[in-house]
Amino acid sequence: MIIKSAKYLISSPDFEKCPKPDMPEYAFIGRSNVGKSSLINMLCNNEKLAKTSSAPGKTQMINHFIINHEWYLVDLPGYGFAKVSLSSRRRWEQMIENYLRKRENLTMVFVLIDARHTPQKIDLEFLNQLDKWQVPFSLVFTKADKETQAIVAKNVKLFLNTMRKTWQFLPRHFVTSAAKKMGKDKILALIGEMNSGE
Ligand SMILES: Nc1nc2c(ncn2[C@@H]2O[C@H](COP(=O)(O)OP(=O)(O)OP(=O)(O)O)[C@@H](O)[C@H]2O)c(=O)[nH]1
Ligand SMILES: [Mg+2]
Repeated sequence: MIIKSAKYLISSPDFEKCPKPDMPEYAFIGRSNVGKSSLINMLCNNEKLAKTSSAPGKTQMINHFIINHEWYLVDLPGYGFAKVSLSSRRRWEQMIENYLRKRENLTMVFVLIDARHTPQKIDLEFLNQLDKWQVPFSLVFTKADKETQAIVAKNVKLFLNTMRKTWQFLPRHFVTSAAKKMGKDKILALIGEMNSGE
């Protein structure tokens, strides 16, 4: 899969206002600050496409980008941001749940996990939700450049082993670094395969 064009399309406050579901769609989700927007920029080779920030809570809406005029990438707000009121957290949860359960062209969700940490309850619980809603997902371990390869490998293994205790099948997973542009080709290859119905 080669990205020839990547353009920002629209930011939607809820599922109802998203663009017409007429093309395959891939969404990126995960904890606040895990690197969702940075990963989208890395995949598209454009540092300025999705807005990133060192302060968590940057992305607030459902952001659509149109790629090669034939599929969508979606940047979502992060979960688990502590400095947010209960009412805005509820609003966020409702927005995301509606989007994930009702968006009919949603082909795959990429759930981002910080490769620097051992398995976090909040991520494992989010995966259980996706399972309950029957949303297909892959895992993307991020910020691999911030730790040694050995630590990253250990954390990835721990995460998958933790999943193994309750999951019958393990999802596909990718190890990435937006800073080092690592993991891009494999993710784009999967999207290419899915777009062509393989
Ligand atoms: N070293 C390193 N830093 C990264 C990487 N990916 C993201 N970052 C940094 O992590 C911070 C958060 O990145 P974002 O892409 O804005 O994270 P996000 O998940 O979109 O955050 P929210 O929109 O707030 O939920 C920024 O300072 C990025 O530069 C990476 O692979 N390596
Ligand atoms: Mg973001």
